[in-house]
Parts: sequence; C-alpha cells; structure tokens
Amino acid sequence: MVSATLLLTAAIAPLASAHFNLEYPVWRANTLESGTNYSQWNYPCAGVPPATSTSGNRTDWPLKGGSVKLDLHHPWEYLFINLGLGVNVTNFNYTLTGPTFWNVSGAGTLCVDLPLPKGLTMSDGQEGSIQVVTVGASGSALYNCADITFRANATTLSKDECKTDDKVSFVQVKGPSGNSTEGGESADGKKSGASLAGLNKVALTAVVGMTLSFVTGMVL
Ligand SMILES: *[C@@H]1O[C@H](CO)[C@@H](O)[C@H](O)[C@H]1NC(C)=O
Ligand SMILES: *[C@@H]1O[C@H](CO)[C@@H](O)[C@H](O)[C@H]1NC(C)=O
Ligand SMILES: *[C@@H]1O[C@H](CO)[C@@H](O)[C@H](O)[C@H]1NC(C)=O
Ligand SMILES: *[C@@H]1O[C@H](CO)[C@@H](O)[C@H](O)[C@H]1NC(C)=O
Ligand SMILES: *[C@@H]1O[C@H](CO)[C@@H](O)[C@H](O)[C@H]1NC(C)=O
Ligand SMILES: *[C@@H]1O[C@H](CO)[C@@H](O)[C@H](O)[C@H]1NC(C)=O
Ligand SMILES: *[C@@H]1O[C@H](CO)[C@@H](O)[C@H](O)[C@H]1NC(C)=O
Ligand SMILES: [Cu+2]
Repeated sequence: MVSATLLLTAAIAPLASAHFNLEYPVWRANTLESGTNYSQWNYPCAGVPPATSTSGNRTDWPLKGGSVKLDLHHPWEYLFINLGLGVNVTNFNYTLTGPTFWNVSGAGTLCVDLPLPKGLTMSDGQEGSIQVVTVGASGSALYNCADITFRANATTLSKDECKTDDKVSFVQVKGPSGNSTEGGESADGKKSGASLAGLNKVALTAVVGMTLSFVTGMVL
C-alpha cells in the first residue's frame, strides 16, 4: 500500500515546483494555493478580481516606479511586467520591462526596481495594477497581478529586502527591428539614462546586470 504522505507529496510537488510567486507588490491572491478556482494559466490575472475598497490588498508604490519581487521556479522564462492604470484595470498597456521583454535564467528570487515609462507621470493616490507574465519556450503564459496605489511617501524596497539570487540573471530580448529607440527609454533614471541609451544603440541583446543600472539609476 502506498502511504498517504507519498500520494500527497506526489500530488503537490508539480504545483509547488511550477509557476511563480509574485512576492512584491503583494499579489491579489495566492494563486498557487489549492482549493481555489484561480489558475496562473488564465489571462489577464489568473482569474483573481482586483482589490476593492472592501476586499483585497493594495500596496503603496512610489510615484516614479517601485520594486517588483518574484520567486521563479522554472530553469528559465521570458518575463513581461506591465502596468495598467485605474481601479479595475482591463488594459495593461504600459510595459515596465520595455522596450521588449526579458529572458530570465535560473530559478529563485528576482527583485528589481522598475522606473515608469518616460512621460508617464503619476500623482499621489492614483491607482493601478501590475501584471506579471512569464512565457515558456512553447509560448504558454502564466499570469499574476498586484494592485497598487501610487504614493508620494512610498519607497522602493530596501537593498536587504530586494536581493536577486546570484544564480538568477536576465537579458533584454531584442525587438524585431533590432532597434530599441522606440519606447526604449523606460529606464529613465537620470544617472542611468546615458549609459542605457548608449547600450540601446549598440545592441540590446545582452544587457545583463541591468538590475544594477536600475538600482543605481533610480532617483526616487
Ligand atoms: C492581504 O492582507 C491581509 C491583511 O494584512 C493578509 O492577511 C492577507 O494574507 C493578504 N493577502 C495576500 C494575498 O497576501
Ligand atoms: C469554484 O467554482 C465552482 C464552480 O463554479 C464553485 O462551485 C466553487 O464554489 C468555486 N470555488 C471557490 C473556492 O470559489
Ligand atoms: C472590472 O471590469 C470588468 C470588465 O469591465 C467587469 O467584468 C468586472 O465586473 C469589474 N470588476 C469590478 C470589481 O468592478
Ligand atoms: C492605456 O489605457 C488607458 C485606459 O484604457 C488609456 O487611458 C491610456 O491612454 C492608454 N495609454 C496608452 C499609452 O496607450
Ligand atoms: C532564453 O534563454 C534560454 C535559456 O538560456 C535559451 O534557451 C533561449 O534560447 C533564450 N531565448 C532567447 C530569445 O534568447
Ligand atoms: C503615506 O500616505 C498615505 C496617505 O496619505 C497614508 O495612508 C500612509 O500611511 C502613508 N505611509 C507612510 C509610510 O507614511
Ligand atoms: C532605428 O531608430 C532610428 C531612430 O529612430 C531610426 O533612424 C532607424 O531607421 C531605426 N532603424 C531600424 C532598423 O528600424
Ligand atoms: Cu510552472
């Protein structure tokens, strides 16, 4: 007779080892938990409704952009982090991983400070949602969302709270034109602007360690 523990472990293991956690800002719901109807396969937010004034959580996020912390479980994936504005977002039409998306290698914690796209100015109290999409080699996508309120008094996570594991790294994936100029200024921190623009002109493929540029470049 096979023990109940073994059966349970076998049933849970694929779930626990797959998909991803959105650790910060706090996700709408734990979409890895069993016994819910949520599924990370479901566009746009795993089937989880947005926070309202009476239910769900909203994280205060800085006006110029903030931290996003993920726990990734796959050997690698493509990553899109998008922003939509409003209380009940249906259109996640700003990219925070622009101009395209990232190729992330290694399972573990990825934590980045993401500036808002150039020209997007938020005011205190405005609401929005962050959508994180990971895409596998076959094109299948997983979704999680977090609801935020832009706040003048909010800060990014501290360096201690926001650490990317050594084994986790990412590169910006090159766009079809091979040209990043269009919308390529998403990292609009004053200090990093020049170096990123320079990189964009050369090649976008291997901006490894961009995390550092973001961290040092953000003026918040
Ligand atoms: C939302 O916040 C409440 C209160 O702090 C907490 O108990 C709950 O776990 C949070 N929900 C999620 C999905 O983290
Ligand atoms: C999941 O959906 C089914 C069918 O609509 C429903 O009966 C059930 O109560 C839902 N479960 C939860 C936890 O919401
Ligand atoms: C959000 O908008 C969608 C689409 O318009 C609608 O179906 C849904 O009921 C809305 N949810 C809330 C909480 O207002
Ligand atoms: C994004 O969508 C919102 C809501 O649909 C709209 O107001 C805004 O103009 C859009 N922005 C861009 C850059 O498409
Ligand atoms: C992304 O990285 C994976 C693993 O290193 C690699 O197999 C894949 O070809 C990469 N994709 C692109 C578009 O560079
Ligand atoms: C920031 O301001 C908001 C609204 O004024 C307030 O609710 C919140 O407690 C403040 N947070 C901090 C960290 O001061
Ligand atoms: C790249 O962008 C520059 C500046 O906008 C433009 O002059 C050039 O034609 C573009 N090249 C390609 C291959 O799209
Ligand atoms: Cu998975």
